[in-house]
Amino acid sequence: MSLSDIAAAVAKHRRILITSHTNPDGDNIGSQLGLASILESLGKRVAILDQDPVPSRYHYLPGWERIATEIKPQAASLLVVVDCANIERIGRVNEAFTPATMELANIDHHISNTGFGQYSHVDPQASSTCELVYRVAQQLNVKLSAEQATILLSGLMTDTGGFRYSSTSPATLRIAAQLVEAGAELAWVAEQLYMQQPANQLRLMGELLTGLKVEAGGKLAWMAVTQEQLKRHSFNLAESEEFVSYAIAARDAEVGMLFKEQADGVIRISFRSKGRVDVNRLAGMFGGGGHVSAAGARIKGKLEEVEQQVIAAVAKELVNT
Ligand SMILES: [Mn+2]
Repeated sequence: MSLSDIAAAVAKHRRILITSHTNPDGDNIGSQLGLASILESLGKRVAILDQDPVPSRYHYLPGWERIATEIKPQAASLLVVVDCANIERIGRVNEAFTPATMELANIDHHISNTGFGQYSHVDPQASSTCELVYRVAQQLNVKLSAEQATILLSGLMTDTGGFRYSSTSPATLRIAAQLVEAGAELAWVAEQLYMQQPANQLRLMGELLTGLKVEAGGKLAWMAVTQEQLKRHSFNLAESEEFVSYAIAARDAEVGMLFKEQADGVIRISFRSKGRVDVNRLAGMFGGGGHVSAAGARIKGKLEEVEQQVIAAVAKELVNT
């Protein structure tokens, strides 16, 4: 359905709950905070409920503290799920979703989105869900404040890797320009994202870079982070969203990967591409998904075994292309 239909459907409701996927990232946090603030400027009562807390690297975003993580019944007649390919990925927030009393809306840019919900707008051409939230604001005739513009610009920047990924379209850059005109501080956001890293994070990164490996004649570059390393550096895995960008930074690498060993025996895998290899398809081989240039998957098992299996399969794909 069109964005104006979604905007009209959302506008009918007075009490609205917003959520997104587990393991939050910059676009999901930005689109939730941005949409909440935009709807509030129309007089709506809005709450945000997520399964997982906001990583500290996003604590510069105004209003991040309002994202609740205590799963309890909600007085809302509409649940808006943003930046989330399927309803399962909202995790335990499903316990607060009551289909008998709540409608469901889905606003997203994942190509793998299942189209769930009574109201669904999925645009895989959009760089980020923040780009779509910007368009919702336009549909609702909301003039963005400097704070709202900063929040949305932050999501645009994180999902495009600072306007570097092939998902950065002329429309993305026009929206970015309009956000800066509305008062968003691009240099300040860039500093918060890329030049405020804690020393323990940089030291851990040094270790991961020392362990960088290449396969498929250099087309695949990958790293792994273990529970032991996380403990030794007192580092929270939820803060590692940007690490994989160092793997794809390798010369000749078409795919960069990061294996993350979780405490629960699941290995999370992040995929990045320079745009010529579709990592949504590669992640799909392991039950995951995402976008052409950025995707993820999760596999239960021992780190070394998962690494071996996944690297062999991906290297084979790359040798054949
Ligand atoms: Mn996104």
